[in-house]
Amino acid sequence: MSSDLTPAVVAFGANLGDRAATIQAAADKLAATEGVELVKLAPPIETPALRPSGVDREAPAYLNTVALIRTSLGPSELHAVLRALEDAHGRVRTRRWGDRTLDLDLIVYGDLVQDDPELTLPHPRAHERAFVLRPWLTADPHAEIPGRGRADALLAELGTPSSVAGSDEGGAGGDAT
Ligand code: PH2
Ligand code: MG
Ligand code: MG
Repeated sequence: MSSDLTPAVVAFGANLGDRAATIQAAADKLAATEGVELVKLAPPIETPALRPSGVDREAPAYLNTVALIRTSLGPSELHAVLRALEDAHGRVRTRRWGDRTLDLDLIVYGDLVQDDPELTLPHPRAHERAFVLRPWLTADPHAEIPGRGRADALLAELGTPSSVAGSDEGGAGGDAT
């Protein structure tokens, strides 16, 4: 591929259905998308569902992972591709942070920082979500969030798994999408 590709990071989450199969199928479709090159898909980790009120251990657990990609698509085009993939996997948009077959979030797009209400970049809550930072660091130990800093330092700031969002517990933050 040519060199005019922008590195980007996509977070995957699923807590309904065959989570692993859904994530793999979505990753395959993303990799097959014109203008998208899949660089790496981290191994999924299981995480308890985070609700607006905190961790909900009664809810089905999530599988979360992160894909590193390179793309010739613009941020809005890429965002539209991700939404279409969510819809193709039966995503129903009901309650905020409700259970979902597939959630695809654009975490970073190059070093772009934008406050556009349609698409805030970097993802406004990625820095406080261990279920994003952990798999991202597995795929890229040097990961950084523009304007926020190194992902390993951000993860360390979240503290112990018993008090914050993470591979084993939830915490502050989240989004409806
Ligand atoms: N995504 C949410 C809300 N809660 N909880 C976990 N464990 N993993 C997620 O990906 C997640 C969540 C909204 O995007
Ligand atoms: Mg989302
Ligand atoms: Mg999300």
